[in-house]
Amino acid sequence: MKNQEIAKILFEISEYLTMKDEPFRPRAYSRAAESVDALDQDIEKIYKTGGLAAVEDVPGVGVSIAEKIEEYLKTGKVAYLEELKKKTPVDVSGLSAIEGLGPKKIQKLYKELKIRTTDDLLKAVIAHKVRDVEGFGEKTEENIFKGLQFLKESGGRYILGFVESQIEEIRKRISALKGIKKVEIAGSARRRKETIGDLDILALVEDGDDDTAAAMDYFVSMPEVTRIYSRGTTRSSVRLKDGMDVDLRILNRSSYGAGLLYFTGNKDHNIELRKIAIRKGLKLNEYGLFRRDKEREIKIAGATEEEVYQALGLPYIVPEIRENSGEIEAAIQGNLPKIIGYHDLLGDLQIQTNWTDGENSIEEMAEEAISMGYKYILITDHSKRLTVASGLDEKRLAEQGKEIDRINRRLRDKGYDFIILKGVECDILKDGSLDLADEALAELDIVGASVHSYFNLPAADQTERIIRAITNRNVDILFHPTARVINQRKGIEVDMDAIIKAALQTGTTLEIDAYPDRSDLSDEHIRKCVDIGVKLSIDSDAHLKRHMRYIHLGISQARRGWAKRSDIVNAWPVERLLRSIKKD
Ligand code: DGT
Ligand code: CA
Ligand code: CA
Ligand code: ZN
Repeated sequence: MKNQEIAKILFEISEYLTMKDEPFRPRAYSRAAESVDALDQDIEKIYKTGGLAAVEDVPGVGVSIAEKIEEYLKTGKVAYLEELKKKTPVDVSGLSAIEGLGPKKIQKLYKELKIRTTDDLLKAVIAHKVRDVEGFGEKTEENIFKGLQFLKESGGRYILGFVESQIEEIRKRISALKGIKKVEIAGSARRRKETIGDLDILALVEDGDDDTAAAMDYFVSMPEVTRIYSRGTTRSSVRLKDGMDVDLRILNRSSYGAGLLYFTGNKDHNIELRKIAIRKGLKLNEYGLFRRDKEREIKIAGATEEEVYQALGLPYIVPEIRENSGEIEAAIQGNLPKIIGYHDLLGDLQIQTNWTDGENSIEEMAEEAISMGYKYILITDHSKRLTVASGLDEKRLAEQGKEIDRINRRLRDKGYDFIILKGVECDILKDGSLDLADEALAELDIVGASVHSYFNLPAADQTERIIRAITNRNVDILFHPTARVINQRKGIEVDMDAIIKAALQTGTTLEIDAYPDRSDLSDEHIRKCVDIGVKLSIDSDAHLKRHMRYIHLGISQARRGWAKRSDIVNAWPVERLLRSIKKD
């Protein structure tokens, strides 16, 4: 469907016209954009079956706009927009991605300061020139700076774990609206990608219930909405104050599954499914799976995803692996793995406490773990090199061990089937040696090692450094192996294949760190580990109680990497964990 592309172009024309101070035409174009965006049918199909006249019948689309749509469908371009861009050589769509900048303000900046691009804008903001432009001021300049920073760091993508509670809050409110039977999140958020570009929400209404006005009214006027792109009866689209774009689509029960499948994506997975449908003489789209019977199309599946997959001759494929990276072939051959479930973990192997830079005591973290149904946790406070985190030296580590013994006795007396294991997050020094003496490490149940320094070594040195560290017989787990922090720091440059191989040879476990901006290992690396049999752990890296609840993001990541329960060491009972993780 090209509806959204075309709406964007019409919208862009409207923005350029607004900048030129045209009186009426900007509104005509933005109205047409909204209308095309909210359209149920494919505009291309409308054009192909009914020609220009049919396009003109779309509400808000007059003859001259219809011609531009036709031109775009035929050539992929609109000359009028190119002309406007030439006359006002300003990157309007780039600049208007910054919170608080609309066409009028962009025009001002162009007139007064010759700002054409986001780069120009950044320079002007840093030189404090923007605050002196009429209608801007110091506060606006500051906000523009923040917006520029966000765009630069994230490419406009949001870290799933940090927006998840906000998403759930919106989902709940829409669920409560009249006539809405069910609301689910689709798109990349449902596939549990670590970052999402925009949010896709689907709502179910009963067949024949077309009174969706109240739900749409609510959606476009939610308190967090700052801009309405479109408002229709089945689809509306808004921007939230934090900059995130959200689409809401309302689907009937009989086509809900096909819609959920389509809008979950990813696009390549959809395309492959459509090919399978075609091979079977069927047609798959967001409304259902259809068989052509003479002149009529008969829907053979659509209410649930399961029935669509089934009618295509496939088993159900979980959203986390719908990336067209082999899952469809595996499904056809009956080789889909049984991946780890969201309730399969028995413990957490990376937890910091108030002995170093954590907020809570060992006991508080243990209580939280017990309330989550865990059987064990590994306490992994930092080692001495991390002075900012008041890292432990050998002596304090031994003291902590005694404290853990005391708490374990207390928990046992209270009747809990739960044990706190002794560990550490030991820094890997520049040359790959460890921050704590081997004798001290040997006393612990499980040792994790991490890179927290020298992130910029050349790849060969960095790889050698890490392999040296995990070759140490005391090191059981390599924590957050690439040390990336999403939107802040790229991972270290290493030969990951070599590290995975060394992990296999040395019997080292690699960690999937669940903390939202780490998500480290990536799905791709996890899959390599799974393929060759490298053990993995899924840990929260918690520095306070609440962080332990981020663990499901690590499980998502493991699922995206096709990991099974048997691949994950902390899905094993404690005896097996301790037996298998040690290098003996
Ligand atoms: P994002 O938002 O960049 O994190 O990624 P997605 O996957 O959420 O992508 P989005 O929001 O553009 O679209 C949501 C889903 O809708 C996408 O995963 C698959 C489906 N979809 C969107 N456009 C197309 C298309 O042109 N063809 C097909 N087959 N599916 C599409
Ligand atoms: Ca999306
Ligand atoms: Ca979307
Ligand atoms: Zn760490």
